[in-house]
Amino acid sequence: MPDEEKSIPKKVVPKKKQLDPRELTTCEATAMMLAKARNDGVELAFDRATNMKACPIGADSACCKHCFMGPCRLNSKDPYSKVGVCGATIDTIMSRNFARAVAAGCAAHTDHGMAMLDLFREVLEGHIKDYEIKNVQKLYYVAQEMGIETEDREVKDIAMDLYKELERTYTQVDGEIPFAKRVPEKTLETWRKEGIVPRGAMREIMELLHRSAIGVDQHYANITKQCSRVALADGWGGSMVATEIADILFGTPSPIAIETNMGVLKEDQVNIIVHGHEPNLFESMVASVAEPTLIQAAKDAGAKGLNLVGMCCSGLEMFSRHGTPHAGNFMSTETVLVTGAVDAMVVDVQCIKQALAQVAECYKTQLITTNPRARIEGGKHIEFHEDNPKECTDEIVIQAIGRFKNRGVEVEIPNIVNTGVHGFSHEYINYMLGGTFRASYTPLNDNIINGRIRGVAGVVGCNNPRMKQDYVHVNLVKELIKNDVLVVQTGCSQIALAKAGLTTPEAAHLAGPGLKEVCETVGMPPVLGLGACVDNSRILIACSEMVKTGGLGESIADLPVAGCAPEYMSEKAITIGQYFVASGVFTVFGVTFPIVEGTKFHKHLFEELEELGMGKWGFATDPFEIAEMMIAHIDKKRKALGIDKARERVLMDMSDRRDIDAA
Ligand code: BF8
Repeated sequence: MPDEEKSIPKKVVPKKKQLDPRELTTCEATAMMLAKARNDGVELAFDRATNMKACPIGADSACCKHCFMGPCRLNSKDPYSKVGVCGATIDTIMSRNFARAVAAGCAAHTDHGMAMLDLFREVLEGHIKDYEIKNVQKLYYVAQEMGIETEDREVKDIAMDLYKELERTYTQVDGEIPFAKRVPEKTLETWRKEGIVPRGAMREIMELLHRSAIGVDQHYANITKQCSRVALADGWGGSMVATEIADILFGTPSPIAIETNMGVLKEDQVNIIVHGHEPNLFESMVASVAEPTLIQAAKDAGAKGLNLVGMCCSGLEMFSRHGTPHAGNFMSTETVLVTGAVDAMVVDVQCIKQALAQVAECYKTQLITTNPRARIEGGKHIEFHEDNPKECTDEIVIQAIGRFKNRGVEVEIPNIVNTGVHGFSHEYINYMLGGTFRASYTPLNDNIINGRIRGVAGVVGCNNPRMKQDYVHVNLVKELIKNDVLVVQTGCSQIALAKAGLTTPEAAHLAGPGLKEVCETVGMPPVLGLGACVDNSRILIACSEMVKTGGLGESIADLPVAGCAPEYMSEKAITIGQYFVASGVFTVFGVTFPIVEGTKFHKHLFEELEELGMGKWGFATDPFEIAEMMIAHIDKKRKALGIDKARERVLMDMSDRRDIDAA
């Protein structure tokens, strides 16, 4: 290939500060590609974050722009010294801002869930033929839970009744959402007492946007109630429907060994990355890359084949269901393009950085948008329609083959692949610990009661370029398992741990003696990957099962469990945090928290919600401090349950700590 064809169009980074890649990420492949991007003169989010200080007033949520008498800026250092033009206090302003984030996050998940439900209905009505119900057993299970008669009835009739029932999750104007039936009675009682059982998500989001507008709800505690109601409409509503319908249509995941990291790209194949959140597109991509005529077209172009790879959340769903390899998490979506090996990056909705268009242009990658809700300037749009899905996905493959033929850039793929076991579900936990013939949560509860497992932690969420990528996820999880805390994961956090090699059964040797014994007996990893961010609903169901199984209290708030999103960046994470808190879980966030300490609203979220029978928020940025907070909470709950026994926390010695800090 002539040299001029291999040159990268320079997007020269003006004289700006650049940090060493090793200070920005613990992901080796990302560090290598970050260094390459620097050589190629390509700017990435890591560089922009280094050079753009976060707005200090916004970071503290001390500004209000909900009307045009402002924007009003308050002083977070002296929060009660001023009020906005309308008289809004710091507590009102912060709770309104928080409310808008919760509404946006809930809207994202519920819009996704409703799209899944639309697909389900269209399949049932016969308008869509390329998808079908793959998991009839799960359909029966969910239908029965919802009180739908299943005996001697056609599958289609049961499914249509289930559709009608679940549609209420979104559209119902009064009454409780369908999956409220899954909530432990005492937790539900707390919600009823507080008036936060969700009606339909549309109604709840509408009311929250209304209440957080100028001159409406001006009491932080009352605004928080509606935040909880909206958040619960996500966790026990939109997200849960998205998960359950995806399982019914595409199959419930079960454990499978899967390859992760950038080494899953193949220089001699046509590489197609799907990056986004809705599994429909990805399912059709799986069908297109198996199409013999397209495989032949790839071979005719000189490729050995078609290599389909996932990134971020829909990638997590696909690798759990199909074993599709996964290239990385949120802070690797730009760097993966720097390999030059990506022939097409196909995106749908959520967490798609706009800068991907520019980076893709630098490396002559096709950036293809597919969803009518989400276009990007500079991207090519090939719209995806479920009634003719392969029209879009076949065309994507053709475009990718075209780019393979004329790559025109050097290809450099980090030779790093991590194999781990993923695809756990709340159903599978039954079988894994209970065995095929006595599937139940009893063995999990028993192991918690007898102290082998100290408690369960959900470690989930994003990367954020204001933190060293994956550092907090990995070190937090290592510290938790070392202290016999079983970790369940979703989202980009799950990929961080997969890259760190902790999703293998062999990682049991890093666990404390009790957890290690359980893992070795069952042959499971100490870190269980449950899937995408909407699959946090699986964690809620697992919590509910633990309560209903008995021995660990009467409500989710009684369980020795804790949650954390240590590197979050998305509004969706705030919503997830709030639904875990409202469900009864102590939830710690890292990076930053958009609330001023020492204010009434801060006290409400970080202390008072727990006094009302829910969970509470926590905040810390250091992984070891976070672990300490979570373990202390788990021990507090063990003590309240009367199952505490003397156990010393295994402390990391200084040499361990130095090794980690040097990593
Ligand atoms: O929903 S973990 S960066 S990819 S928001 Fe986004 Fe965060 Fe990743 Fe999926 Ni979830």
